[in-house]
Amino acid sequence: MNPIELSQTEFEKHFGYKAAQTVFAPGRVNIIGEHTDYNDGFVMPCAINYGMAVSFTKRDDSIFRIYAIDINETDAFDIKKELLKSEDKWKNYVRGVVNFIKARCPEFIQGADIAMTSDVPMSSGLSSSAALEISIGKTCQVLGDLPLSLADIALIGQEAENKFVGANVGNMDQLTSALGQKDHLVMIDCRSLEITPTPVPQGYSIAIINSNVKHDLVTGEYNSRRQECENAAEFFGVKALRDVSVEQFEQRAEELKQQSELAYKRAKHVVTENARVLEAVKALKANDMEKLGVLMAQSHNSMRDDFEITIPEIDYLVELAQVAVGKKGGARMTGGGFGGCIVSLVPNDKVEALRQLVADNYEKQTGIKETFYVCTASDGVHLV
Ligand code: GAF
Repeated sequence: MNPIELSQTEFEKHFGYKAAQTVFAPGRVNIIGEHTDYNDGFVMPCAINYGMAVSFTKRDDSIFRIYAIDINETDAFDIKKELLKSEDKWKNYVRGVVNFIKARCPEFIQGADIAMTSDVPMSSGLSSSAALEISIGKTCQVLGDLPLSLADIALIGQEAENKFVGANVGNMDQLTSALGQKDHLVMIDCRSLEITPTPVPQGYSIAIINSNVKHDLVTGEYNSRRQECENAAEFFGVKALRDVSVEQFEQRAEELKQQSELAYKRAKHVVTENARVLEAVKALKANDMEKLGVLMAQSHNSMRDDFEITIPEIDYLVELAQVAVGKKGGARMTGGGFGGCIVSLVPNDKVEALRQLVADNYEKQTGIKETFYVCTASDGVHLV
């Protein structure tokens, strides 16, 4: 059963009556532009056809009753009262979003019964968290008929994750879950929030391979990378590394390296990655899939050698995918890092060869079984 049907069926079983409405918010996969969002830079993800479905009905009071179907847990709170952080992490995503919606729209006092379920694998770099935040944000917007744009909902989701959950993430995942476009990759300028949609290249599929090695963004590594980028921006005297061109970086690279090898490596990744995203837009426009493949490979190597966020299992998957895909198309790690997934833009007629090559080798080499998905670029959050 797909998540939309499941949320509706389970809503009825749990609350004893039918849900009035359902919202679906997608996860995302990032094609290129990693760890650039919180540096005010460029990213090029797409929303995917996996996500969080939330079925809901208005209540006559201001109580939220939430049923998390996948873990069979519930939460309940009165949105007129102060929302407190919970010991249970999942509850903080929901409470955090409601909290910051209330801060923005104090008139919001509409309670609801809610049942939710997701088919985005958790902690795998496909933004299960953003799908949850954006689905709850949209649900609140519909419930209260609130004057919030999709970008507003995205930024509220990010604020909830930063301040309620405690993960200092950027805005890419929430913006993509809110504003993704069917059949398109969306290049986002994470400073101006301008979006440039680019069609998924004709004849190509988006394959995602989950290494099934779990990461956890909150555990230090992500936040420390962010801090190291801020240190590097300070060295250059700019607001964010977005403001440093490749040429400017090269001019002062030695000096930075002397001061801090770590800041040098982190900045090198971010500055060159931003440039690669802009190059990728050009390559896609020119239908130059060979160039795109080179950019994806460079992006992966930069994450491995300079940003140091890949792990051997992920590097191995990328090597296998690069062999199967050949020169036209590419593969790289996607998402926050330290496990999770790789993404590949692969010619349609090579998808099966890719699946087979990975099935024949990955488990043998690592002792872990991968999961293989072919996904489609999808619309952002919507009522279904
Ligand atoms: C995670 C974060 F949530 C994003 O904001 C982004 O920084 C990404 O890692 C790395 O590109 O998904």
